[in-house]
Amino acid sequence: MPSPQKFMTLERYINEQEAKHPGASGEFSAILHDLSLAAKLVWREVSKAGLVNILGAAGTTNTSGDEVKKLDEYADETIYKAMDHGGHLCVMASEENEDILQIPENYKKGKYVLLFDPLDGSSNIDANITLGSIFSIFKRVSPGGNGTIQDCLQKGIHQVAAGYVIYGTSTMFVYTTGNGVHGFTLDPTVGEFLLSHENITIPKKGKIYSINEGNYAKWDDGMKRYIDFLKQEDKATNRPYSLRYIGTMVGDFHRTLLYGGIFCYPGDKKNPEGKLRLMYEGNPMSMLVEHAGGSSSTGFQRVLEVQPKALHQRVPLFIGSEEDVKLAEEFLQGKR
Ligand code: P6P
Repeated sequence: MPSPQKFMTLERYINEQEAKHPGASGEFSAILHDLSLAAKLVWREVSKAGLVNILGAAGTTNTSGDEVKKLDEYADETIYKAMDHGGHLCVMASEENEDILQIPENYKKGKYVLLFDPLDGSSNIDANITLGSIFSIFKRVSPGGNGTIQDCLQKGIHQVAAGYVIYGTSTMFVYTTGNGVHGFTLDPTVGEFLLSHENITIPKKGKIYSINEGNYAKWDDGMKRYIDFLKQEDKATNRPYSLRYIGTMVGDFHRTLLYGGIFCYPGDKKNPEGKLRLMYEGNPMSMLVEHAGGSSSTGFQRVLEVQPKALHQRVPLFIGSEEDVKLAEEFLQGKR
């Protein structure tokens, strides 16, 4: 892990970025501060996941009589409770909840909207594999009071911030507000996220493709030809690619962001829209990759241009290095 370029905490970085925008109200910074607290609270439980059997399996009560929650439920409640009283949000939405989440009656409603996947990859918990939390922030479009579904169903191009927390060999907070993509690594000994990856830039082309090849039989012809092409031996264009697949989107995306290449979750005959969710997986990762110099496509259009129709709608995703995404689109559109 790169050592911190300068001892800059996430909090100080956010404040310094805010200071560069004299008109800033500080609301935005407060939201990011609250999200970093939520990240530490989730990290504290995720880092003990392997001890659940000792501390009590989810759905039971632990030695002090407290109910032991499933980690994804815990993460969902923790993020909601960390964010519901700051007065900066008018509504939230979570992968874990069918409907939008209102701000409690007695709390001030703000001008921002938060959508989040509280614990991405939770099926990997028992195998001690990388997990993540993903967030997407919009400005409200409704006039005031409680936020609405319309505040949530905005095109990804209107996001004002996006990011994720990756609970891996180390825990990182990676975000963008449109001025570059920056990564902060948690130093658990002091409980601070320290700047470790300033201005992350994705290579224009990579050598890694990331996809669940178990779905090969279900793909359409263009998708199969694309993956077959990447696996051909071709010295001239530096092929074959290597296949890497963690099965947690945050982990596969983070590696793609740093090393280059492409992460794909295509649609197929059975699920034409694929598996990943637009509002709190596709959109935030697409904002991040574009601000790091990469691309994100459904195979036919820019993900950030997709007009959402439902909170949990899925989206086919081809995300990563600009040249790799372009090549995938050429195969999917029958141009190769
Ligand atoms: P599959 C995790 O369950 C998840 O939602 C994403 O994090 C991940 O990229 C994808 O599903 C993995 O899906 O079908 O390959 O197991």
